[in-house]
Amino acid sequence: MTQTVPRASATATPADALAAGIGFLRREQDRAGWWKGELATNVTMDAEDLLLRHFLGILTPQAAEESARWIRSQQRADGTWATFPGGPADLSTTVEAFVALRLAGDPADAPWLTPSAEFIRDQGGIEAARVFTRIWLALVGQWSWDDLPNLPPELVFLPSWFPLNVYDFACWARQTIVPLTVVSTLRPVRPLPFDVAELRTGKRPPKTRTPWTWDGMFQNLDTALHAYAKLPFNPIRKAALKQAAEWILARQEADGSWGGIQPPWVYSILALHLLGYPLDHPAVKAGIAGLDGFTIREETDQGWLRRLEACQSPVWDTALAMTALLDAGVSAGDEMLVRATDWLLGEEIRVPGDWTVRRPSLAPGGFAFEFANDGYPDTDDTAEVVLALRRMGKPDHLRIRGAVDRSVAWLEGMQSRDGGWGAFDADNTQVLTTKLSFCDFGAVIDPPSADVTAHVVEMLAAEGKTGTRECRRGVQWLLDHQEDDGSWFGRWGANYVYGTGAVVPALTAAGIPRSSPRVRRAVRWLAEHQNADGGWGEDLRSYRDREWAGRGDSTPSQTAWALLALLAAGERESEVVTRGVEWLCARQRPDGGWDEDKHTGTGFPGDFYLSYHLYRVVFPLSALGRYVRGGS
Ligand code: R19
Repeated sequence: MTQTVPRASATATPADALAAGIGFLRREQDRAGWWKGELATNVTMDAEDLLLRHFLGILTPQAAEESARWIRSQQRADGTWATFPGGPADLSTTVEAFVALRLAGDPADAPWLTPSAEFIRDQGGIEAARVFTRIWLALVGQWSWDDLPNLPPELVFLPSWFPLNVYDFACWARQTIVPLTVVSTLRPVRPLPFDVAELRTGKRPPKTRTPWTWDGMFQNLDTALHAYAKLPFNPIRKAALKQAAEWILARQEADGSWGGIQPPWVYSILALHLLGYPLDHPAVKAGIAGLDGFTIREETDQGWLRRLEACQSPVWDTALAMTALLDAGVSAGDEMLVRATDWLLGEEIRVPGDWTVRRPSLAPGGFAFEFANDGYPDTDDTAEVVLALRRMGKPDHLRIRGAVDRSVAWLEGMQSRDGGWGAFDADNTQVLTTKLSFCDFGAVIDPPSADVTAHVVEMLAAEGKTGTRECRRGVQWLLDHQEDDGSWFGRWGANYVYGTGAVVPALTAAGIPRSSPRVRRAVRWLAEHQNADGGWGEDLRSYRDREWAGRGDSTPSQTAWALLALLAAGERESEVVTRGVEWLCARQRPDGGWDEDKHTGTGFPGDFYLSYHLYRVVFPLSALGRYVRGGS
């Protein structure tokens, strides 16, 4: 970023920007007390939604047409699809989008589809697509089940100490794998009314037979499992399928979902259906109906668009919005905040979940990300909710204290052995799982990360617990994981700007002096990565290519993260901060919001990204609020 761009003249003072931003959030709050921004991801969600409905025989022409319109609207100029706006063409995403559009009635020789097919063939065809994509193609008869990794349902029998048992997988992978063991055992096919031969190259990616590597051993195991699956009568398998069904049924949430996220949800519906549960069985019916609550319809000039959210973030958004409003100077007695508090208190989780497998004696507590995900509270949400709730006194001080104290105890108990925190489980670090050929997409373990650990440490410090063993070990974990250049990696937000924006406020809250070399190096890294326009941005390519670390077009959320770190480091009076604040003020919309056309949230580094639509408002409000009011 060597080019100097004339600085945009600030149109509003930071105080004006705060007032407008507060007004924006006031209008955005639901009457029930929560905030929820759209969670945008990519068109694989929509393509898979159409394939699921085709498979179950419930696809309506209207849904097909509206989803197809959305999928077409997301196509890149070269006829392909990416996993994030502005990103490079992605093979698996393009395959799924192509098949979905064909299913919705687009002809194979449509001018917008021929370049897609050409790209797919160029990249090695369906043969080179990820496992999930080939599973969808197998379900509709366009790929052989023989050519997919074998997932035996007997996995559910493995005790939690045995290698590769389901509790060694991250909860999202665990909840996906169990139903997929059922689906891939039963190998159903509901053919499409067309063929996608034009997407095949006929070339298999080469199988390397290297018996003394994990790859080679797992390949041999896979061959053996395929043979085992062919045994004619197999009572163990029958019992395993039954156990898998029970495992799945026990984990359905109040809104009909599984885990509040798309993959486990759709595969659980499929698994139950294939095991003989009819579409009108209460569990299957609730599962399908629940998907409607995650479906967004929007009217445009071209007609209605329909898209599916991978997940919903009301608890996360509400906690962050409350903190933003409090930082911006809204009084804790304001009705909007009291209503939010009341709603959050009702979201507290008081029942055990899968996390008890690794922490059997820990009492329940904490919060999940979604409206309904009682089995999977996470440490990140719990920390952010406590940081918001602890600043509130109304509607009921004792209720707030009760929830905060249970959350703190739960978080202390969820610390991993190495002193850090993972998002959903403690000690979910078994790297052997990542070697399975099934696992070619996304993360399949949930080890501690800097951003989550920072949020927990910041919360423990706010609660006056800096002297505790848990907090001290958390601080040490953060110090041990600082990158050589002074930044921290961002696991659930993009990327080093997010990590650094989380860790610096945590360390200073926990008593690390602002003058310490650690904090100074982080400040220097942020200053060096400020764009000429005064903002910060980081391209998602930074997850694959370190050259992009801290580099990219400025965005509101990333600019705010950098400012939060700099303010916590005591840089309020610096030119770097002033210019960042000016960038935010100059770009605020008249309605008090900001525009952000990039994904700045991370689902899986390298593979899956999210755009949280409220990030562009809540983080700038916190940063501007702390700037104006002198807090950190
Ligand atoms: C902070 C709060 N976070 C800790 C929670 C963030 C939740 C993000 C929503 C995640 O939604 C998902 C989850 C999983 C998948 C998968 C998937 C990938 C690999 C396997 Br194996 C199984 C599933 C695909 O899309 C997803 C979306 C910010």
